[in-house]
Amino acid sequence: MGNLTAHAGISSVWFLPGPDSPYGRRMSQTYEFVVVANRLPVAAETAEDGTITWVRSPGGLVSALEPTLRREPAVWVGWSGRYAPDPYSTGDLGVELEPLPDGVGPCPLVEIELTREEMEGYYEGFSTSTLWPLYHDAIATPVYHRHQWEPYVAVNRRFAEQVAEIAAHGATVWVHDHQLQLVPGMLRERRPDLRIGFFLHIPFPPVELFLQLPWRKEIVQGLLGSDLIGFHTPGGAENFLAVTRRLLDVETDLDSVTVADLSPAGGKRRVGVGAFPISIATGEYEAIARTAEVQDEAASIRAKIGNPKHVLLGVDRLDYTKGIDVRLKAYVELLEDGSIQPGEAVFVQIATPSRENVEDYQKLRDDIELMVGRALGDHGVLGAPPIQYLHQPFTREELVAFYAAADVMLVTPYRDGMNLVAKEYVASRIHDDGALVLSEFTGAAVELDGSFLVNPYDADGVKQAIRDAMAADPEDLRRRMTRMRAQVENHDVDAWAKSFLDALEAPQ
Ligand code: GDG
Repeated sequence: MGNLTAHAGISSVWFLPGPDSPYGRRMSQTYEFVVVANRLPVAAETAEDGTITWVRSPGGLVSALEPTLRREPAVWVGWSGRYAPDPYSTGDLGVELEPLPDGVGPCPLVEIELTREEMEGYYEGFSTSTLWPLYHDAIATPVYHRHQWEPYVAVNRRFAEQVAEIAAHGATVWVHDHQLQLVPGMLRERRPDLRIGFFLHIPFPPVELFLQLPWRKEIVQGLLGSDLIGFHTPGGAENFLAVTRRLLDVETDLDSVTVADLSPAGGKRRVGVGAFPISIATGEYEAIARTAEVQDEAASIRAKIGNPKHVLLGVDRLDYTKGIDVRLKAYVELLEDGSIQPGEAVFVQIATPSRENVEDYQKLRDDIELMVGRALGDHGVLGAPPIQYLHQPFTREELVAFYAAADVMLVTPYRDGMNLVAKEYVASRIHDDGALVLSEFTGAAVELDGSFLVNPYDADGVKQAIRDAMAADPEDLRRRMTRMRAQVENHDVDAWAKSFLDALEAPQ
């Protein structure tokens, strides 16, 4: 591993393809463009017999960055989904992870090795049990544990050290999401020559909530190591600027913060702050939806559930922010009050398994499954259940077939940075039909003018929006869907990445 083993705790697995590969690199090679995220774009799936298969990582980040990676040569730094052996707990010194196999992933990959214990503190602990609920309006109660903050700092430092090692002089580094908010500051200390961008994929909370965080100053200072900090919405950027004004003695204006430059040059440094709403690979979703296979599969899905008049659909990671309970409750009440007649509608909820080691997520699964079970018991009809619940992952083509099969898409989060599912539904509606019921508290609501907007806390409002969506005149739906489709066609993920990277490269 050459000079890399000199850094305790960092073990990098290089992508070592054949001589003709555009991704080939030597150990000493450095990169002009470095993507840094908690997860690599591929993930290890370990079978019971210990064999590992490499699959595409789930979630929006990989889909969001793939088009950019195809255009710009890059390296991706992150965790692989497998645990590093922990010599302290196993007593097994000298055991090393096998290198990542050649050719997995859309670009060269550098693995940050993390032990089970480190992931518990840094990811399941501080990132998922403190930052995630706090940044989503404290829907679940955030916990503030010092023993989880410490591994968060240590793991962020390890990422920063690794990036400092492989970034070329003056390289562009793009750091992603709440798990890595200290990386920009730690990286700037080591490498003031770099151009550092940070993008937050989840909401940034209002001042009153953020101030609960015992390490609030450290987080803000970490982020301010960036040259540009991006949020999904203007509201997120405003919240960040307000927090910065409140906590630090720095100048802010509408789209920047001016901080002291800690490099030898000294003076001041401008940190750009702005809204860069993420999107999807719209053309790819449309192309998939246009295939005969997907249209046939959509018809087959409808047939399998009894060809009801209305198919309603929810697609989410099983997460308490997504408001799966909101739409279930509304749907059940519509069955109860006779707004939906027996056999008239089927609600299909796809809930992709997520964060299954975290207690809040285990409880959520129990709660949702209790609600589904009860609703089926109370309102089930032999051979024609009004709800279909699928706690399993699907391929992208299968998901598009569900989108194509659904008359009404229900997206009802209590809070969501953007929500790509809403945009994917719109992109998949190639016949300009279908209705989108969308929570006001998603980033997507800022853009998708044409949806049936709901306040997820207003149960009657949600019920009414579902009634309106089911009863809407087809011409009204066509006008709404056409507007929304134009939006996602004109603002796809490529445009998102380009606008962020252009702003990052622009002279400050
Ligand atoms: C975070 C923020 C922000 C879901 N199930 C399957 C599957 N998915 C895909 C969807 C979509 C993605 O996962 C989920 O993206 P969302 O945006 O809806 O939600 P988060 O995962 O919470 O994403 C969010 C996003 O980051 C990007 O910045 O929009 O606000 O919370 O693409 O299609 N994909 C496949 N099988 C599944 O079963 N293939």
